[in-house]
Amino acid sequence: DENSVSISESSREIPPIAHPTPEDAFGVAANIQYHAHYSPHFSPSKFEPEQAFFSTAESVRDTLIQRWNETYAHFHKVDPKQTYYISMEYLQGRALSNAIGNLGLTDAYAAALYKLGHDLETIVEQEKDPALGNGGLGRLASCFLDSMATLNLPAWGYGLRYKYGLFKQKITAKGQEEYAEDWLEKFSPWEIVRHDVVYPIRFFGEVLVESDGKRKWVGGEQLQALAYDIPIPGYKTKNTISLRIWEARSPPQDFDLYAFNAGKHINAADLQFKAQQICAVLYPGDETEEGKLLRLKQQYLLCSASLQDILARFKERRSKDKPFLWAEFSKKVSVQMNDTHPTLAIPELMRLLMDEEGLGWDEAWTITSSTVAYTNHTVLPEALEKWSQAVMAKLLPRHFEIIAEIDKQFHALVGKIRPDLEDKLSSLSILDSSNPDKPVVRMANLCVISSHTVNGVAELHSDILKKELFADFNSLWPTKFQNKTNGVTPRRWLRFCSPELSTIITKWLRTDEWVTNLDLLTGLRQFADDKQLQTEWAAAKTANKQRFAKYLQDVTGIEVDSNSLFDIQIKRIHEYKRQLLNILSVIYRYKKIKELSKGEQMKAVPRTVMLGGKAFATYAQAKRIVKLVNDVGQVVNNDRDVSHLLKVIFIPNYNVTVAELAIPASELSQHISTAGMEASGTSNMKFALNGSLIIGTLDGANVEIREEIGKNNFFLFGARAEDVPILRKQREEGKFVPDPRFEEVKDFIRSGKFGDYDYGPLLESLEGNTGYGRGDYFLVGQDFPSYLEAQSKVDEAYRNQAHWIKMSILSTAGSGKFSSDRTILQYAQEIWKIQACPVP
Ligand code: B1N
Repeated sequence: DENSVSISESSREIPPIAHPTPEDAFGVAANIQYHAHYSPHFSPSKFEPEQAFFSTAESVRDTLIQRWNETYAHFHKVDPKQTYYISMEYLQGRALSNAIGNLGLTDAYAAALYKLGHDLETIVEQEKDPALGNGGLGRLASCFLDSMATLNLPAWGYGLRYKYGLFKQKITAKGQEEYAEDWLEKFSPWEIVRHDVVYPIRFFGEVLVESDGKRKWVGGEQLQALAYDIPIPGYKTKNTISLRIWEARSPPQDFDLYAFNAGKHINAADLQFKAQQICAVLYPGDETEEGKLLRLKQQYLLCSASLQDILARFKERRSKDKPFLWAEFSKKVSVQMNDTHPTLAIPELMRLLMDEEGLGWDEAWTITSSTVAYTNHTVLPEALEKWSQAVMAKLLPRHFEIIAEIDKQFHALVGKIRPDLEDKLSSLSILDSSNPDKPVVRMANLCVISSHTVNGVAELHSDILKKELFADFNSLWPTKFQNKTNGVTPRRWLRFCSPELSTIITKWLRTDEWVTNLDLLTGLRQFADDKQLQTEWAAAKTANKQRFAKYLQDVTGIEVDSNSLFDIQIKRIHEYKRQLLNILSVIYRYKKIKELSKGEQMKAVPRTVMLGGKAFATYAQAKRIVKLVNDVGQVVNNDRDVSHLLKVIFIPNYNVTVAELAIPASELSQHISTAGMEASGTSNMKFALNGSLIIGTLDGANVEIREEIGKNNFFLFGARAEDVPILRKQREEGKFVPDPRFEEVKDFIRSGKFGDYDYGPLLESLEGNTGYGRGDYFLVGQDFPSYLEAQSKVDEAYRNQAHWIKMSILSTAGSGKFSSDRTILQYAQEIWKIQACPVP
């Protein structure tokens, strides 16, 4: 197949060249200079920080490409079973310091840049943060790639190359405003365009039945998917894997030369323009789905291109002397679907095997269902993807047929082996035609039925999947369901984002092996009472606080007291995450501080409360919350009676880079979702790892974090997941009695104290016993009193600094479980059945 030739298996090898390689500071400097001269993207007379960044990145890229080629060749030779992680989102963050850190070349690069008149930190800050994802789900995918590479696993990521990533957030007097984020404005030095890796993609058209009964999808629109590879280096290993992202384009013949020659210059490029729009933007929804045709096109492009590529590689690795058997496919390939967004991988694999490779249904089904696995990331009903059957049948007629057949066979299976479940079929089936006006395809059911394994992302979440969302499926296939508690990479989220704390940890543990064996952090427990460690620990935290305070001053103009308690809540803005609970309690705190005498004020604990996160552009309630936080900040920060004891700061444009500054500086972080609603959370793990204490509910991974670090080191409050439905019911029955402090705070907002913006709809959501957007569905009023109590305990604990620092050390010491290395090893052993394949 001419589309799938890659450099490594070309019969003519590229001759080696002599050119400076980055091994030491001298080699690095020469290599950077080489790129400044010979890969000029700017006037060669300039060597400002921006030019220096691109030359430095290109120099790092030389090493990455070499290792990435060696890794590809090694996998090709050994031919191990390989996993392909398919995700619509990746939140990679900046790559430069991570890459040189993983290569062990940080000092060499710092020294080389110094020789060239620059400092590494300034150069690192030139890089744009590619935001090809929304929140936790996308960042998880990126942490997973780091762990796959570090663990030497034969695994690759597939994604889409959106031109515009998640919008840039600006805060004005009106609240949040969204601006396009063009991460490719000045090109990305990390991607390698693969003009030799191109696949055809079809939309619309029809299904032809040939004389032998074979079905073929023809006609419609045809475009192409073009591959870009981003090398992902492992930490202290040669292995460098690939994140392959696809871009849509139209075939060159689509440029209408006749139209152009006739003077219709713009029309001539119509088809090309249309194709480019498919990957133009990342859908900015987090946990809500936009039922847009364009989104379905994106999903199909990702699945089709990735599977064509996977099939091509499977064949490629079986050369003439190793003839291939399709029956071996699932022994060589595993596919992980990151939520339901890449569900079309299922009917696409079926189609390729049957229509392109000539297999029969049964064989294709056996292969497909033993290859794909599905991770669920949410139980929120509005986030469970459903596509209109009519839209699906029109855009992807062959896939719709295949989906309908899978559904039919599922019905037959249930009738045969579990007739007792037949009355449940209406909720278990893939096609839901119960609403005749809008029949839909339930993507989650398609995933569960077709996957060999389904997993949740924290113990509590996986239990909810088994007992509630997928209870009947679980009774049908009890061994299909697993838990894989999320994790985060200790490289980016401790070693590189907090070098101060890392140095201390390495010193006390007498080894830096914790970076790849995070359980070793428990070794810090024995020193938690040691005054020397506590002093060093406090100094590192203070340095991180000062660094973040400086950043905040730069971006908001607000001066922050580095001696105050740094209290941070950063995540997408959503009612279930309850940023509203946080800000209501801040308002209460403000009122109470104002009532204190001067003497009493002396005893109060000064706090800086920071909130950050993006609201989906059309999520009105979330945008009101952003506005309220900013309005409260305006009043509190300018009130001279309280501003020395309380500041409220909205951190604008929260992204991976901001997280890397905020998390190491945090002393208290808030993970306060309504119990049962946050599948896992992953920033909670990053905060705990960085010695930030958690105030939180028994939700998602909080439950396991609290178990690991000890319940005395966790500020717990709020209703339990199993009580949430009972409490909602009681409220419906009019049995809820609100706390007077809760009423006081709402009245204070209504009084106009925070400006004349209409907070009516936001406050309304907390009133009444039931109704859409009413009835306090997220139990803010219910949990308010226990939240205030937990907050008082925080103040109390912070007064005893030695004890606080001890808790902080114990928090880090207990975070070992939450390494994505542990998570990925469990996926590798228990779902993917793959083994390490280290490059010698
Ligand atoms: O996935 C994270 C979890 O830690 C979070 O708790 C969970 O909220 C998050 C539709 C989503 N679930 N669902 C999404 C993202 C984009 C989209 O278009 C849904 N994100 C999560 C990692 O497991």
